[in-house]
Amino acid sequence: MKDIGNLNEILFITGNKHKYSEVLPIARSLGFKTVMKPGYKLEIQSDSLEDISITAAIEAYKYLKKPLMIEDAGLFIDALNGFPGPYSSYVYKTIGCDGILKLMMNRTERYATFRSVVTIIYPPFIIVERGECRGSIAYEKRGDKGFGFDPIFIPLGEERTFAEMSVNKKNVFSHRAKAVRKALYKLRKLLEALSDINLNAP
Ligand code: ITT
Repeated sequence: MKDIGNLNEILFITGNKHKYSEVLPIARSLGFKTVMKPGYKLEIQSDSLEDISITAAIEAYKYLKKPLMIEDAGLFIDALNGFPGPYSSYVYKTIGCDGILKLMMNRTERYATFRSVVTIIYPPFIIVERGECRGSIAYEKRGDKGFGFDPIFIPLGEERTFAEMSVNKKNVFSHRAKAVRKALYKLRKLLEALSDINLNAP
């Protein structure tokens, strides 16, 4: 990996320490130092994770004026026409995993997708990347790791729920890991190009 010197620090705007612990090893492996920054994620109401993620990043940047990354995610359940989707945070706080299991009672169609949209603002660059993880809704809660809907989500090809996996194992499958990896990889390439240009400037 080329040296990008002190260009590698980036704030991760989230109040969720589990998200941070998932992002940390990915960022480290790509040569970035991430610092968790709670309290700056303004969430608009929208049907689109992209809108929520991009708007939140712009608003946070207006205050902080430092390179930052923000992520918005949701669980889209096929049999419920994509519910709770962009409203996952509210639905988790109100009816939780038990409420979703009730809505899914007697349903044999159990497919669902976790989606994530990451926005990085690192002037002059703005990067938006998406990640998805296809899987199914379990019949009961299993595991005590992770957060949110992890105890009821089984990624395709696995038997364990996300809540039964280590962070590293969840990162093999997860929507967030895919989006973060793509976004930080792209940023790294752009920063390398930028330092090449600066080094070779007359
Ligand atoms: P920040 O907004 O502070 O980043 P949050 O937990 O509110 O943290 P989101 O709005 O992106 O994050 O996520 C919406 C909800 O979707 C979240 O509260 C969980 O209930 C659920 N969710 C998202 N990603 C998840 C994951 O990897 N595992 C389990 N549940 C997840």
